Amino acid sequence: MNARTIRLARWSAVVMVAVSGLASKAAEAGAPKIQHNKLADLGSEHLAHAVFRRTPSGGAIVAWGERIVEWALDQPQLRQTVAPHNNLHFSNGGCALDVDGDGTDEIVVARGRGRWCTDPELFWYQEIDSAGSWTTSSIGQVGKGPISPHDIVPITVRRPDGATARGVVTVFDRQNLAWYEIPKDPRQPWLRHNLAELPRRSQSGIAVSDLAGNGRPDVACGMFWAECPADPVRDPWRVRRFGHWEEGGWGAMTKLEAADMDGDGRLDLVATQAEIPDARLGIFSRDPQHPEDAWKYREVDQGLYCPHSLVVADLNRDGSKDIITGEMTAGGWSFPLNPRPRIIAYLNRGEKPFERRVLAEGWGVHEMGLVPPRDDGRWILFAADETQTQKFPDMKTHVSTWTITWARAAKGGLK
Ligand SMILES: [Ca+2]
Ligand SMILES: [Ca+2]
Ligand SMILES: [Ca+2]
Ligand SMILES: [Ca+2]
Repeated sequence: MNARTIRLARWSAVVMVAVSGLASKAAEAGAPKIQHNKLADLGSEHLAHAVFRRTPSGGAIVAWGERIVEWALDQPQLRQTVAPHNNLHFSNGGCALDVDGDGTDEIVVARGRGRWCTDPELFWYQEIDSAGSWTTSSIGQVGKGPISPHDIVPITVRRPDGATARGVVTVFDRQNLAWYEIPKDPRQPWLRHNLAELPRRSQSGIAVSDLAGNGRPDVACGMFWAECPADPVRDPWRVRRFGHWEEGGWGAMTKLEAADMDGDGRLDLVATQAEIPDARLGIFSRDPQHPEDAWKYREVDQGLYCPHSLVVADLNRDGSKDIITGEMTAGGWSFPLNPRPRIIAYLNRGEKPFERRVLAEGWGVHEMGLVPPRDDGRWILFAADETQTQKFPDMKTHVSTWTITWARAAKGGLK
């Protein structure tokens, strides 16, 4: 930079501060009400992930680490559903899925040796009566070594004969994609279909959605996407790159959500760099004129710390999808602690920059989730922080909800 560009940069920074000050005053009228509720202090107990599960009483927040616990939404007392056993730990990846189709969700998750869930085996767990009895069924071994599934996401595919197959798709060893199909008797081992070995290591974050626009569910993971073929069991899944985040070999460990962010009727991929400081949040869109090229990229934010949480929803109900991300207190790698982890919302204003709003500060979150939309218009976010006691012995696990009431904005947020 020469002296003139430095002066210009300083001037534009002053203007930016002034403009953003005006903008924040103008937006204050639409400020959300946020109520933080701490569900539990769990000390040094490790929780890897929390999800929402549909239950006979309406729903529960479920979390796992060394055991599985849950809090019913209508009566949020901690209930242990699966006890700890022999230093086995549950994987980061896991999901709620209605395996048997009765309207109540079961939990699909892997379990393996020690904190890194070595030699993982996939299981599903089912609540069988209101007294709190649960059954365990093995889905199958994933493989040997520290290859724990980082993500496990439901998938439904249609076969050429019209039959539907349901199951979960997973990435293990942050490179290999496989899906497990629920057999006729779901208590028998599930059928494993290997989708792809991704061209690079260190890929994570999965979104299952119709990215090619042909009605079939494609699988995005890290910086790649595998296109679902006409016969999802017999035909090969074609793998292509959609983005080029690589930072230090760690930039492709993402969180991903598929949603139509620009209102053109095609699904885009919202992504965060989940595992690094100075991380980005952005939107990748496939260009229908150049479908084989790298996807277009729009940066939404940068300078985030391990934003290992990503939620997409129309928060202000104006018809356009908004984004919430959350930062961790400590990433799982060789990074310093984050003194002020934040939960941040980004309101979609079409071609104008997203409107950024810090919803909470001081609570780290990991794999934060959102309770399905409610009739009363309130949003309920929930999360536990992931402790890294091997590096920071004093870290403590908290489980929280944040209830957010966002005034309805006028329709047409994308105009
Ligand atoms: Ca069920
Ligand atoms: Ca597709
Ligand atoms: Ca779109
Ligand atoms: Ca919106």
